[in-house]
Amino acid sequence: MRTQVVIIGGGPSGLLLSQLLHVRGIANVVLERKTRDYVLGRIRAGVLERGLLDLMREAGVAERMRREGLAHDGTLIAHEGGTFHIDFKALTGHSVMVYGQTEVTRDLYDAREKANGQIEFEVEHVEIHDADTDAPHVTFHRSGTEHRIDCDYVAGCDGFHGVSRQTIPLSVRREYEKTYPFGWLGILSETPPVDDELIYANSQRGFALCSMRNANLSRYYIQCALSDKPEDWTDAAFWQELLRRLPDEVSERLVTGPSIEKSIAPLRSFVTEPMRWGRLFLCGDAAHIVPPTGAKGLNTAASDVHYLYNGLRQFYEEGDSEGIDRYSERALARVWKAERFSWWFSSLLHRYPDQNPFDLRMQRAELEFLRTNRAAQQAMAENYVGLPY
Ligand code: RFL
Ligand code: PHB
Repeated sequence: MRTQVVIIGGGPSGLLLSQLLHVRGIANVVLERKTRDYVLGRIRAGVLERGLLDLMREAGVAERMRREGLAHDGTLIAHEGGTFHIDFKALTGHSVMVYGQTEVTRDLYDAREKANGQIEFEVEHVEIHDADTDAPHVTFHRSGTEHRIDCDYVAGCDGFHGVSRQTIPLSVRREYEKTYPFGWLGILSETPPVDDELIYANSQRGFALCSMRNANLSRYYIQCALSDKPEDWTDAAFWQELLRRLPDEVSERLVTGPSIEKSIAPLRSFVTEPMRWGRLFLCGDAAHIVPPTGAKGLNTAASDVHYLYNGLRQFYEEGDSEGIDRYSERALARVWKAERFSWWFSSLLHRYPDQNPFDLRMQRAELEFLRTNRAAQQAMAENYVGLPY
Protein backbone atom coordinates (compact mmCIF):
# COMPACT_ATOMS: atom_id res chain seq x y z
CA MET A 1 0.00 0.00 0.00
CA ARG A 2 0.91 3.69 -0.26
CA THR A 3 0.36 6.72 1.95
CA GLN A 4 1.83 10.21 2.25
CA VAL A 5 3.35 9.99 5.75
CA VAL A 6 4.16 6.86 7.76
CA ILE A 7 4.27 7.64 11.48
CA ILE A 8 6.19 5.17 13.62
CA GLY A 9 4.95 5.18 17.23
CA GLY A 10 1.44 5.71 18.60
CA GLY A 11 2.41 7.69 21.70
CA PRO A 12 1.37 11.33 22.10
CA SER A 13 3.79 12.67 19.43
CA GLY A 14 2.72 10.21 16.74
CA LEU A 15 -0.99 10.51 17.46
CA LEU A 16 -0.96 14.31 17.60
CA LEU A 17 0.93 14.53 14.31
CA SER A 18 -1.44 11.98 12.75
CA GLN A 19 -4.56 13.88 13.82
CA LEU A 20 -3.18 17.29 12.73
CA LEU A 21 -2.22 15.91 9.29
CA HIS A 22 -5.63 14.27 8.98
CA VAL A 23 -7.38 17.59 9.67
CA ARG A 24 -5.42 19.02 6.70
CA GLY A 25 -6.28 16.07 4.47
CA ILE A 26 -2.75 14.61 4.50
CA ALA A 27 -2.95 10.80 4.43
CA ASN A 28 -0.99 8.93 7.10
CA VAL A 29 -0.65 5.55 8.82
CA VAL A 30 0.49 5.04 12.43
CA LEU A 31 2.48 1.91 13.37
CA GLU A 32 2.48 1.08 17.12
CA ARG A 33 4.38 -1.79 18.74
CA LYS A 34 2.03 -2.19 21.72
CA THR A 35 -1.74 -2.29 22.24
CA ARG A 36 -3.84 0.81 22.89
CA ASP A 37 -4.47 -0.33 26.48
CA TYR A 38 -0.75 -0.75 27.10
CA VAL A 39 0.00 2.77 25.84
CA LEU A 40 -2.81 4.18 27.99
CA GLY A 41 -1.54 2.31 31.06
CA ARG A 42 1.72 4.29 31.15
CA ILE A 43 1.46 7.06 33.74
CA ARG A 44 3.65 9.94 32.64
CA ALA A 45 3.38 13.67 32.13
CA GLY A 46 0.88 15.85 33.91
CA VAL A 47 1.59 19.47 32.97
CA LEU A 48 0.80 20.95 29.55
CA GLU A 49 2.14 24.21 28.10
CA ARG A 50 -0.08 26.53 26.12
CA GLY A 51 1.64 25.56 22.85
CA LEU A 52 0.40 22.00 23.30
CA LEU A 53 -3.08 23.27 24.21
CA ASP A 54 -3.14 25.30 20.98
CA LEU A 55 -2.12 22.24 18.96
CA MET A 56 -4.84 20.15 20.63
CA ARG A 57 -7.36 22.83 19.71
CA GLU A 58 -6.11 22.86 16.11
CA ALA A 59 -6.37 19.06 16.04
CA GLY A 60 -9.99 19.31 17.29
CA VAL A 61 -9.30 17.31 20.48
CA ALA A 62 -9.37 19.99 23.17
CA GLU A 63 -12.98 19.75 24.35
CA ARG A 64 -12.61 17.34 27.28
CA MET A 65 -9.35 19.00 28.31
CA ARG A 66 -11.15 22.36 28.42
CA ARG A 67 -13.81 20.84 30.71
CA GLU A 68 -11.65 18.67 32.96
CA GLY A 69 -8.15 20.21 32.89
CA LEU A 70 -7.00 22.32 35.83
CA ALA A 71 -5.46 25.69 34.95
CA HIS A 72 -2.46 26.43 37.18
CA ASP A 73 -1.34 30.03 37.53
CA GLY A 74 1.81 29.26 39.50
CA THR A 75 3.79 26.72 41.50
CA LEU A 76 5.21 26.37 45.01
CA ILE A 77 8.84 25.66 45.80
CA ALA A 78 9.70 24.24 49.21
CA HIS A 79 13.06 24.59 50.94
CA GLU A 80 14.49 25.28 54.38
CA GLY A 81 11.21 24.33 56.08
CA GLY A 82 9.00 26.80 54.16
CA THR A 83 7.50 27.41 50.72
CA PHE A 84 7.50 30.28 48.25
CA HIS A 85 5.27 30.92 45.26
CA ILE A 86 6.19 31.58 41.64
CA ASP A 87 3.26 33.39 40.07
CA PHE A 88 3.36 32.41 36.37
CA LYS A 89 0.32 34.48 35.51
CA ALA A 90 1.63 37.71 37.05
CA LEU A 91 5.15 37.18 35.69
CA THR A 92 4.34 36.04 32.14
CA GLY A 93 0.59 36.51 31.56
CA HIS A 94 0.28 32.74 31.00
CA SER A 95 -0.59 29.64 32.98
CA VAL A 96 -0.17 25.89 32.43
CA MET A 97 -2.79 23.12 32.35
CA VAL A 98 -2.75 20.04 34.56
CA TYR A 99 -4.23 17.26 32.40
CA GLY A 100 -2.57 13.85 32.26
CA GLN A 101 -0.67 12.51 29.26
CA THR A 102 -2.93 9.45 29.56
CA GLU A 103 -5.97 11.67 28.93
CA VAL A 104 -4.28 13.51 26.02
CA THR A 105 -3.45 10.15 24.45
CA ARG A 106 -6.96 8.77 25.06
CA ASP A 107 -8.56 11.84 23.43
CA LEU A 108 -6.24 11.47 20.43
CA TYR A 109 -6.98 7.72 20.04
CA ASP A 110 -10.72 8.47 20.22
CA ALA A 111 -10.39 11.17 17.55
CA ARG A 112 -8.32 8.93 15.23
CA GLU A 113 -10.87 6.14 15.65
CA LYS A 114 -13.81 8.44 14.96
CA ALA A 115 -12.12 9.63 11.76
CA ASN A 116 -11.35 6.02 10.70
CA GLY A 117 -7.65 6.81 10.94
CA GLN A 118 -5.35 3.86 10.23
CA ILE A 119 -3.41 2.74 13.31
CA GLU A 120 -1.70 -0.65 13.13
CA PHE A 121 -1.18 -2.04 16.66
CA GLU A 122 1.19 -4.79 17.79
CA VAL A 123 3.51 -4.40 14.82
CA GLU A 124 6.96 -5.98 15.01
CA HIS A 125 10.28 -5.64 13.16
CA VAL A 126 9.55 -2.16 11.82
CA GLU A 127 12.26 -1.15 9.34
CA ILE A 128 12.69 2.13 7.47
CA HIS A 129 14.17 1.73 3.97
CA ASP A 130 15.70 4.22 1.54
CA ALA A 131 15.04 7.24 3.79
CA ASP A 132 17.90 9.04 2.02
CA THR A 133 16.19 8.67 -1.39
CA ASP A 134 13.03 10.18 -2.91
CA ALA A 135 11.13 6.91 -2.47
CA PRO A 136 11.27 5.62 1.13
CA HIS A 137 9.24 2.68 2.37
CA VAL A 138 8.57 1.00 5.68
CA THR A 139 8.20 -2.73 6.32
CA PHE A 140 6.80 -4.43 9.42
CA HIS A 141 5.33 -7.69 10.64
CA ARG A 142 1.88 -8.16 12.11
CA SER A 143 0.46 -11.52 13.12
CA GLY A 144 3.35 -13.22 11.35
CA THR A 145 2.79 -11.52 7.95
CA GLU A 146 5.15 -8.97 6.42
CA HIS A 147 3.65 -5.69 5.20
CA ARG A 148 5.11 -2.83 3.16
CA ILE A 149 4.02 0.81 2.97
CA ASP A 150 5.49 3.20 0.39
CA CYS A 151 5.38 6.86 1.35
CA ASP A 152 6.72 10.39 0.81
CA TYR A 153 7.96 10.89 4.37
CA VAL A 154 8.55 8.95 7.59
CA ALA A 155 8.00 10.50 11.03
CA GLY A 156 9.96 8.69 13.75
CA CYS A 157 7.80 9.20 16.86
CA ASP A 158 8.82 5.92 18.50
CA GLY A 159 10.34 7.14 21.75
CA PHE A 160 13.79 6.64 23.21
CA HIS A 161 13.94 2.89 22.51
CA GLY A 162 12.52 3.03 18.98
CA VAL A 163 14.09 2.14 15.63
CA SER A 164 13.91 5.51 13.90
CA ARG A 165 16.91 7.14 15.54
CA GLN A 166 19.01 4.00 14.95
CA THR A 167 18.18 4.22 11.23
CA ILE A 168 20.27 7.39 10.91
CA PRO A 169 23.84 6.28 10.17
CA LEU A 170 26.39 6.86 12.91
CA SER A 171 28.48 8.82 10.43
CA VAL A 172 25.88 11.63 10.48
CA ARG A 173 24.37 11.18 13.96
CA ARG A 174 25.75 12.95 17.03
CA GLU A 175 24.45 12.17 20.49
CA TYR A 176 24.80 14.21 23.67
CA GLU A 177 23.94 12.58 26.97
CA LYS A 178 24.00 13.10 30.71
CA THR A 179 22.68 10.54 33.16
CA TYR A 180 21.82 11.44 36.74
CA PRO A 181 22.82 9.34 39.74
CA PHE A 182 19.22 8.88 40.98
CA GLY A 183 15.67 8.17 39.82
CA TRP A 184 12.12 9.22 40.65
CA LEU A 185 9.78 6.87 42.47
CA GLY A 186 6.22 7.92 41.63
CA ILE A 187 2.85 6.87 42.98
CA LEU A 188 -0.71 7.61 42.01
CA SER A 189 -3.32 7.61 44.79
CA GLU A 190 -7.04 8.30 44.95
CA THR A 191 -6.65 11.07 47.50
CA PRO A 192 -7.26 14.83 47.23
CA PRO A 193 -4.10 16.78 46.25
CA VAL A 194 -2.34 18.41 49.20
CA ASP A 195 -2.49 21.86 47.57
CA ASP A 196 -4.06 23.71 44.64
CA GLU A 197 -0.54 24.18 43.23
CA LEU A 198 2.22 21.68 42.46
CA ILE A 199 4.96 21.69 45.12
CA TYR A 200 8.60 21.10 44.08
CA ALA A 201 10.61 20.38 47.24
CA ASN A 202 14.33 20.55 47.93
CA SER A 203 15.13 18.81 51.23
CA GLN A 204 18.15 17.35 52.96
CA ARG A 205 16.71 13.89 52.30
CA GLY A 206 16.34 14.54 48.56
CA PHE A 207 13.82 15.93 46.10
CA ALA A 208 10.04 15.47 46.36
CA LEU A 209 7.15 16.59 44.14
CA CYS A 210 3.46 16.88 44.95
CA SER A 211 1.39 16.83 41.76
CA MET A 212 -2.12 15.81 40.77
CA ARG A 213 -4.41 14.62 38.02
CA ASN A 214 -7.79 15.80 39.37
CA ALA A 215 -9.61 16.72 42.60
CA ASN A 216 -9.39 13.15 43.88
CA LEU A 217 -6.27 11.81 42.18
CA SER A 218 -2.81 12.77 43.40
CA ARG A 219 0.60 12.06 41.91
CA TYR A 220 3.63 12.18 44.21
CA TYR A 221 7.31 11.58 43.49
CA ILE A 222 10.44 11.19 45.60
CA GLN A 223 14.06 11.05 44.48
CA CYS A 224 15.33 7.48 45.00
CA ALA A 225 18.46 5.42 44.41
CA LEU A 226 18.91 4.02 40.90
CA SER A 227 19.17 0.54 42.39
CA ASP A 228 15.72 0.80 44.10
CA LYS A 229 12.82 -1.30 42.78
CA PRO A 230 9.16 -0.23 43.16
CA GLU A 231 8.48 -3.43 45.11
CA ASP A 232 11.15 -2.38 47.68
CA TRP A 233 8.86 0.48 48.66
CA THR A 234 5.69 -0.30 50.60
CA ASP A 235 3.04 2.43 50.52
CA ALA A 236 3.75 3.15 54.20
CA ALA A 237 7.48 3.60 53.52
CA PHE A 238 6.74 5.90 50.58
CA TRP A 239 4.40 8.17 52.55
CA GLN A 240 6.77 8.30 55.50
CA GLU A 241 9.66 9.37 53.30
CA LEU A 242 7.56 11.90 51.35
CA LEU A 243 6.28 13.52 54.55
CA ARG A 244 9.82 13.87 55.90
CA ARG A 245 10.85 15.78 52.77
CA LEU A 246 8.04 18.36 52.97
CA PRO A 247 7.73 21.40 55.25
CA ASP A 248 5.43 20.79 58.27
CA GLU A 249 2.82 23.23 56.95
CA VAL A 250 2.45 20.92 53.92
CA SER A 251 2.88 17.48 55.51
CA GLU A 252 0.24 18.29 58.15
CA ARG A 253 -2.35 18.69 55.39
CA LEU A 254 -1.33 15.73 53.22
CA VAL A 255 -3.90 12.93 52.94
CA THR A 256 -2.38 9.47 52.36
CA GLY A 257 -4.05 6.35 50.96
CA PRO A 258 -3.33 3.17 49.02
CA SER A 259 -1.30 3.59 45.83
CA ILE A 260 -2.95 2.51 42.57
CA GLU A 261 0.30 2.73 40.58
CA LYS A 262 3.94 2.79 41.57
CA SER A 263 6.93 3.07 39.24
CA ILE A 264 10.51 4.26 39.03
CA ALA A 265 11.94 6.37 36.20
CA PRO A 266 15.66 7.02 35.76
CA LEU A 267 16.64 10.63 34.95
CA ARG A 268 18.44 11.42 31.74
CA SER A 269 19.30 14.37 29.49
CA PHE A 270 19.80 13.31 25.87
CA VAL A 271 19.79 14.98 22.45
CA THR A 272 20.47 13.52 19.02
CA GLU A 273 21.44 15.70 16.05
CA PRO A 274 20.32 16.15 13.34
CA MET A 275 16.60 15.47 13.74
CA ARG A 276 16.21 14.89 10.00
CA TRP A 277 17.93 12.47 7.69
CA GLY A 278 16.66 12.59 4.10
CA ARG A 279 12.94 11.86 4.31
CA LEU A 280 13.01 10.67 7.92
CA PHE A 281 12.18 13.11 10.72
CA LEU A 282 12.63 12.39 14.44
CA CYS A 283 10.02 13.76 16.83
CA GLY A 284 9.70 13.75 20.64
CA ASP A 285 11.47 11.21 22.86
CA ALA A 286 12.94 9.53 19.76
CA ALA A 287 15.25 12.55 19.47
CA HIS A 288 15.60 13.89 23.00
CA ILE A 289 14.98 13.15 26.67
CA VAL A 290 14.85 15.56 29.60
CA PRO A 291 14.71 14.78 33.30
CA PRO A 292 11.05 15.27 34.36
CA THR A 293 11.83 18.20 36.70
CA GLY A 294 10.11 21.10 34.97
CA ALA A 295 7.68 18.95 32.96
CA LYS A 296 9.27 19.56 29.57
CA GLY A 297 9.27 16.07 27.90
CA LEU A 298 5.82 15.90 26.39
CA ASN A 299 5.79 19.65 25.80
CA THR A 300 9.03 19.52 23.81
CA ALA A 301 7.63 16.59 21.83
CA ALA A 302 4.67 18.87 21.04
CA SER A 303 6.92 21.67 19.76
CA ASP A 304 8.61 19.18 17.40
CA VAL A 305 5.16 18.15 16.15
CA HIS A 306 4.34 21.82 15.59
CA TYR A 307 7.43 22.40 13.40
CA LEU A 308 7.03 19.13 11.49
CA TYR A 309 3.29 19.46 10.93
CA ASN A 310 3.68 23.02 9.64
CA GLY A 311 6.59 21.97 7.41
CA LEU A 312 4.57 19.12 5.89
CA ARG A 313 1.53 21.32 5.51
CA GLN A 314 3.58 23.99 3.72
CA PHE A 315 4.95 21.30 1.42
CA TYR A 316 1.64 19.63 0.57
CA GLU A 317 -0.45 22.82 0.38
CA GLU A 318 2.02 25.27 -1.17
CA GLY A 319 4.69 23.04 -2.69
CA ASP A 320 7.27 24.84 -0.55
CA SER A 321 9.86 22.66 1.26
CA GLU A 322 11.31 25.48 3.43
CA GLY A 323 9.63 24.23 6.64
CA ILE A 324 10.79 20.67 6.07
CA ASP A 325 14.31 21.78 5.19
CA ARG A 326 14.61 23.85 8.36
CA TYR A 327 12.80 21.37 10.63
CA SER A 328 15.89 20.02 12.38
CA GLU A 329 17.41 23.44 12.97
CA ARG A 330 14.17 24.97 14.31
CA ALA A 331 13.24 22.02 16.50
CA LEU A 332 16.75 21.71 17.97
CA ALA A 333 16.96 25.42 18.83
CA ARG A 334 13.97 24.99 21.14
CA VAL A 335 14.99 21.52 22.34
CA TRP A 336 18.30 22.79 23.73
CA LYS A 337 16.53 25.52 25.70
CA ALA A 338 14.21 22.93 27.25
CA GLU A 339 17.26 20.76 27.99
CA ARG A 340 18.95 23.68 29.73
CA PHE A 341 15.90 24.48 31.86
CA SER A 342 15.30 20.85 32.89
CA TRP A 343 18.98 20.37 33.75
CA TRP A 344 19.07 23.61 35.77
CA PHE A 345 15.81 22.91 37.63
CA SER A 346 16.99 19.35 38.40
CA SER A 347 20.31 20.61 39.74
CA LEU A 348 18.49 23.14 41.92
CA LEU A 349 16.26 20.60 43.65
CA HIS A 350 18.02 17.22 43.98
CA ARG A 351 20.63 15.87 46.35
CA TYR A 352 23.65 14.60 44.38
CA PRO A 353 25.90 11.93 45.98
CA ASP A 354 29.06 13.92 45.20
CA GLN A 355 27.85 17.31 46.48
CA ASN A 356 30.34 18.86 48.91
CA PRO A 357 29.44 21.52 51.51
CA PHE A 358 30.31 24.27 49.01
CA ASP A 359 27.96 22.78 46.39
CA LEU A 360 25.18 22.63 48.98
CA ARG A 361 25.66 26.30 49.85
CA MET A 362 25.55 27.18 46.13
CA GLN A 363 22.25 25.31 45.79
CA ARG A 364 20.88 27.16 48.82
CA ALA A 365 22.08 30.53 47.46
CA GLU A 366 20.47 29.79 44.09
CA LEU A 367 17.15 28.92 45.78
CA GLU A 368 17.33 32.08 47.92
CA PHE A 369 18.01 34.15 44.79
CA LEU A 370 14.98 32.60 43.11
CA ARG A 371 12.85 33.20 46.23
CA THR A 372 13.71 36.90 46.45
CA ASN A 373 14.54 38.10 42.93
CA ARG A 374 11.81 38.98 40.47
CA ALA A 375 14.03 38.69 37.38
CA ALA A 376 15.08 35.17 38.43
CA GLN A 377 11.43 34.26 39.00
CA GLN A 378 10.48 35.67 35.63
CA ALA A 379 13.14 33.63 33.83
CA MET A 380 11.94 30.50 35.62
CA ALA A 381 8.27 31.26 34.90
CA GLU A 382 8.88 31.96 31.18
CA ASN A 383 10.59 28.62 30.81
CA TYR A 384 8.00 26.73 32.85
CA VAL A 385 4.95 28.05 30.94
CA GLY A 386 6.82 27.32 27.70
CA LEU A 387 9.06 29.42 25.47
CA PRO A 388 7.35 30.59 22.28
CA TYR A 389 7.54 28.29 19.21
P1 RFL B 1 6.52 7.80 23.81
O1 RFL B 1 5.43 8.25 24.74
O2 RFL B 1 7.62 7.00 24.35
O3 RFL B 1 5.79 7.01 22.63
C1 RFL B 1 6.54 6.26 21.68
C2 RFL B 1 5.64 5.17 21.16
O4 RFL B 1 6.36 4.44 20.15
C3 RFL B 1 6.15 3.05 20.35
N1 RFL B 1 7.30 2.33 19.74
C4 RFL B 1 7.23 1.69 18.56
N2 RFL B 1 6.23 1.53 17.69
C5 RFL B 1 6.50 0.80 16.56
N3 RFL B 1 7.71 0.26 16.31
C6 RFL B 1 8.74 0.39 17.15
N4 RFL B 1 9.93 -0.15 16.88
C7 RFL B 1 8.52 1.15 18.33
N5 RFL B 1 9.31 1.49 19.37
C8 RFL B 1 8.54 2.19 20.22
C9 RFL B 1 6.04 2.89 21.85
O5 RFL B 1 5.33 1.71 22.21
C10 RFL B 1 5.27 4.16 22.23
O6 RFL B 1 3.88 3.98 22.24
O7 RFL B 1 7.19 9.06 23.04
P2 RFL B 1 6.51 10.41 22.52
O8 RFL B 1 5.22 10.15 21.80
O9 RFL B 1 7.59 11.17 21.86
O10 RFL B 1 6.06 11.19 23.87
C11 RFL B 1 7.00 11.67 24.78
C12 RFL B 1 6.40 11.68 26.20
O11 RFL B 1 5.85 10.41 26.47
C13 RFL B 1 7.46 12.03 27.26
O12 RFL B 1 8.29 13.08 26.81
C14 RFL B 1 6.82 12.49 28.60
O13 RFL B 1 6.06 11.49 29.18
C15 RFL B 1 7.90 12.94 29.60
N6 RFL B 1 7.35 13.30 30.90
C16 RFL B 1 6.76 14.53 31.10
N7 RFL B 1 6.64 15.40 30.07
C17 RFL B 1 6.01 16.60 30.25
O14 RFL B 1 5.94 17.40 29.29
N8 RFL B 1 5.43 16.96 31.45
C18 RFL B 1 5.50 16.14 32.54
O15 RFL B 1 4.91 16.46 33.58
C19 RFL B 1 6.22 14.89 32.39
N9 RFL B 1 6.31 14.03 33.42
C20 RFL B 1 7.43 12.40 31.98
C21 RFL B 1 6.90 12.81 33.24
C22 RFL B 1 7.99 11.14 31.83
C23 RFL B 1 8.04 10.28 32.91
N10 RFL B 1 8.61 9.00 32.67
C24 RFL B 1 8.06 7.79 33.15
C25 RFL B 1 9.71 8.87 31.75
C26 RFL B 1 6.94 11.98 34.33
C27 RFL B 1 7.54 10.71 34.19
C28 RFL B 1 7.61 9.86 35.43
C1 PHB C 1 3.38 14.80 37.00
O1 PHB C 1 2.31 15.22 37.48
O2 PHB C 1 3.52 13.63 36.64
C2 PHB C 1 4.53 15.73 36.90
C3 PHB C 1 4.35 17.09 37.14
C4 PHB C 1 5.42 17.96 37.04
C5 PHB C 1 6.67 17.46 36.71
C6 PHB C 1 6.86 16.11 36.45
C7 PHB C 1 5.79 15.24 36.53
O3 PHB C 1 7.72 18.33 36.65
